Amino acid sequence: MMIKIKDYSLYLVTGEECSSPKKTAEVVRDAILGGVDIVQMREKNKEKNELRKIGKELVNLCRENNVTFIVNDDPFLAKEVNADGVHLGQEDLKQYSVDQVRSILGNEKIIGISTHSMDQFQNAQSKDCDYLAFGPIFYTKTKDYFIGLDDVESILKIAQKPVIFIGGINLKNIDSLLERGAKNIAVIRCIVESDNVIERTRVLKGKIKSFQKGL
Ligand code: 3NM
Repeated sequence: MMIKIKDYSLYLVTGEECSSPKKTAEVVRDAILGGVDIVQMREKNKEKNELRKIGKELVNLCRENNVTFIVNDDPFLAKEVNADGVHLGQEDLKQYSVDQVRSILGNEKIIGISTHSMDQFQNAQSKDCDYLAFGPIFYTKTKDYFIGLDDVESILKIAQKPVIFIGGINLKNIDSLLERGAKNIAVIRCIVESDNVIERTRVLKGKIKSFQKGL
């Protein structure tokens, strides 16, 4: 299997819902300067035309800087803006099978799947996807529940694909995940709500890299 997500990646999920009043592109530009590896456009309340516009802007920004760009939910939009891949939630999987999404995007592109339990993780892992997200680990305004740290090590034990942990991760709790073996971390607010996105991204990335063996 081709490795499309490198270990020790910092993954930024963005959307105006959370970044307001800042523009998503501004946040992404600064996060790139701070060393982010992957950016996901997650816009839940925008018209398709607007999404195309933001998507194209972000894809160019990311490509110029060798940052992976992922579109949330919509494989057709991902294809249209030539993103590096799509991220599918459990709800999206009711609409499309992973095989359908693969045939829309082709083998080179990245397919990620959100999982929120051991069962979902195992099920998603058996599909033709490139990474799994697991969460929410901690309290987050985006979800109405959280899992906690208990399953982190068991998930990593059974994982055969890169795992990206998500949900309420911040400067205070990120080490508790990294110490349990987590390699990839995704955040929204810890970056987007920071007064200094460049510096915040740099600090998060530094924490992740400090757990990389041999460094
Ligand atoms: N997905 P923050 S948690 C978009 O568990 C998203 O699948 C989650 O935002 C999942 O870092 C989450 O601000 C929100 O908590 C992440």
